[in-house]
Amino acid sequence: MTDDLARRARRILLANWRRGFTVPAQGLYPHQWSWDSAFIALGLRHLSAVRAQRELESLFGAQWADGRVPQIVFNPAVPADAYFPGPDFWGPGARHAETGLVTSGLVQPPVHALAAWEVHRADPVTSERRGFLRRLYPRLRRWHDYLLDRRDLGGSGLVCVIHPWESGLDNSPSWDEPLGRVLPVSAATFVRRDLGHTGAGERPTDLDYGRYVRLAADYRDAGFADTLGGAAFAVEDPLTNALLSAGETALAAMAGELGADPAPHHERAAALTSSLMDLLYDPGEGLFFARDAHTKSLLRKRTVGGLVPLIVPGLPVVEELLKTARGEHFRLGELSPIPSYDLTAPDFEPARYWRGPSWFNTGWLIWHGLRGQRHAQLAGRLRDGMLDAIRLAGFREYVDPLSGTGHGSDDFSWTAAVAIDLLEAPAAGGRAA
Ligand code: 2M8
Repeated sequence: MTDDLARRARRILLANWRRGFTVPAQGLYPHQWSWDSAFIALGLRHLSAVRAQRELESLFGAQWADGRVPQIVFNPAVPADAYFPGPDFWGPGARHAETGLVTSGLVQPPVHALAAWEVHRADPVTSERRGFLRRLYPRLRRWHDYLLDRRDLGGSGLVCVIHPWESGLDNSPSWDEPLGRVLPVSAATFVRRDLGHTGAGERPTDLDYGRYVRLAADYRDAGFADTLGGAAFAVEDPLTNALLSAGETALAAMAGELGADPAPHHERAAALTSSLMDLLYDPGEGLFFARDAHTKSLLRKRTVGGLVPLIVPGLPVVEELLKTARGEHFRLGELSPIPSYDLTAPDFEPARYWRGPSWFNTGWLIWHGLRGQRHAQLAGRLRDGMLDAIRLAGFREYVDPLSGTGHGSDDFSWTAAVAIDLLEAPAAGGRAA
């Protein structure tokens, strides 16, 4: 890994490290975020096995008694008002009994089992010496149990996200319809810290924020109880459920390694995949859509989340999904990184957060899926395209898929981590990294 890009990426991860975990970006995101840490660990494993393991261990150190792994673990060394909503918002109900750390009560997509397995495989000797897998495996199981037992709000076999922040694709157009039914809190009652770091045109609107705050406050005030009646927003999301299915396959591999029974994990993976196919796949479109758990109707917006099931081993519709991905809506293989939203949609916005720009974590998921599905050439093209995009724009949070212009935060940790991982992987057509 001699590339200058690798050196710059490594420097970013070092600068964003905070004694046991990595912040997504200085300024805008000064705490530990759940799915960010999983992507960051995937990059860190090439620099230091111990550091990659600690990244995941520190996150799971904040796991709740009910098994949930929180969206954010607040860094006590940072002022409480550095990020909104901060530790004061979440309050005593979200204080971890053993560590005293305050966390958010929400969750994020379950990419952790996949990351933990790759981190272990990068250096099995260090992993064994530190008891990494042995300690993390039961925690990962409890995390998945929480999702499957407590978050199947619609009783369909699929997990619901109950807040756009839980989807990771915060202001995705998929959420517009169900979010529209949520009464917004007045923007005059809170102070958005994000706008002090990034332009308003690159972030969610005040109206969206008012609704986010309402949903989070209602969940907190209900004692973080998970019921369909209590969740004004409840959506079965293909990205979350595909990651959970792929994560169960990773848990099966871990179980095999640890002398435990892998069969229950394979069964769960198969059940999730069949529910995904039955309930969220639209054969006419060749794409997965999210489903509103209240109305039981599909939210027909073409987003990158609908392609993420490519990471599910044995998915029966890989070719159909690839046809859609390569078509006019996403132009995979032609444009560098893959856009977060349908390029042809009238409300496509190339610079606003999850409403159009390309992100490198979802790009990584698609790339990883393509490799697993034995589409090495297309995977190689996506890899080269993502690296070119980073060379052009720098390690930005997201980029305009058409012009390549960078947006959001700079020196963004998962962009750096993904770059390191891609540089370590074999290139398309044998091109050297
Ligand atoms: C963004 O979300 C946070 C809330 O979680 C925010 O906008 O303040 C999203 O891009 C999310 O996917 C990501 O994990 C987080 C930190 O990078 O930022």
